Amino acid sequence: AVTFDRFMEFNEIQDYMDEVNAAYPNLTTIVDLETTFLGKKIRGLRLSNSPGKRLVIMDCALHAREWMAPPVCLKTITELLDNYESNKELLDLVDWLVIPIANPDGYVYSFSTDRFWRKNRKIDLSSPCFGVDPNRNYDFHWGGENVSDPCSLTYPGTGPFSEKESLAVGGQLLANSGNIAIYLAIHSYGELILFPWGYTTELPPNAPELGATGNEAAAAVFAHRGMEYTTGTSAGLLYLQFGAADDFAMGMANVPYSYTWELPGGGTGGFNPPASEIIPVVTETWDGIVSMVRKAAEN
Ligand code: 0X9
Ligand code: ZN
Repeated sequence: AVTFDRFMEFNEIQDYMDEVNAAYPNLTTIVDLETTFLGKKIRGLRLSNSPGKRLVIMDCALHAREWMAPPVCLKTITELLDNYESNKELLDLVDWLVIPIANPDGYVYSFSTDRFWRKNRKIDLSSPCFGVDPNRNYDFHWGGENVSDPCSLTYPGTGPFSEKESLAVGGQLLANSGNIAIYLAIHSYGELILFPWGYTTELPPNAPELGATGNEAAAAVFAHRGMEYTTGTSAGLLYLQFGAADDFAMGMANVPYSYTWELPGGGTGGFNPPASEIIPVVTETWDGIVSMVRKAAEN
């Protein structure tokens, strides 16, 4: 079963996906994406109530330590299935591909050994350090920073799509190119709604729509308990970043609405919010996601 009272472990989430798939065979399909360096399956759950619709792609925990993200993916699944009657409209509008744990190796390691692990667990024998940042490994303006520093927290790997975690989601973005209404990368932390680009400070042609839709989602979130998000481009609000998922979705897979959510932080360094925050965060975030998906599906 799913719980929002604590952070669920990788195996529990895999089991929950099987449970859901058994309980709702007509609405769900398990999609095996890639197998990681350590042999774990990266899985998506596809939710659909009829054929012929565009797709929402959402992934969570591409960065291992960002534990608030999987609950948001799980909330999406429970809302769409357990509250099917009241949320049917959302499955009439679009299909959903939800990937609750995009980086299983890193996620498991963040439970077993190092709570603040970010990257995957790829071993490079020529380096003293483990792991590639999968959100620097996408095949769109790859490289640029830390290419020769495997010890960096944002090491982009030996080449574009060298990592299964980026390939898993990137492959789905490409395979469904032209047919994706919106891509949502769920991260933490910072209370930010980010849109492309990250690789340049130039704006994409639809930046006004991306900004307006982001602001509307932020207002839906704010209505709950006053959690204040800022909407803007990654390069504008953060710093230049190369080879990230949201840029790839828009730049290579022609996804018109592409966002990275930085959920609220908490605890040590912002990456360790207490479990008591899960329910408030997923509740407010779900409303923001619904607002975005409705807007994207209209266009
Ligand atoms: O740096 C990242 O990958 C994301 N922030 S995090 O703290 N979760 O690591 C932001 C990615 C935003 N998108 C782009 N830079 N394109
Ligand atoms: Zn992240």
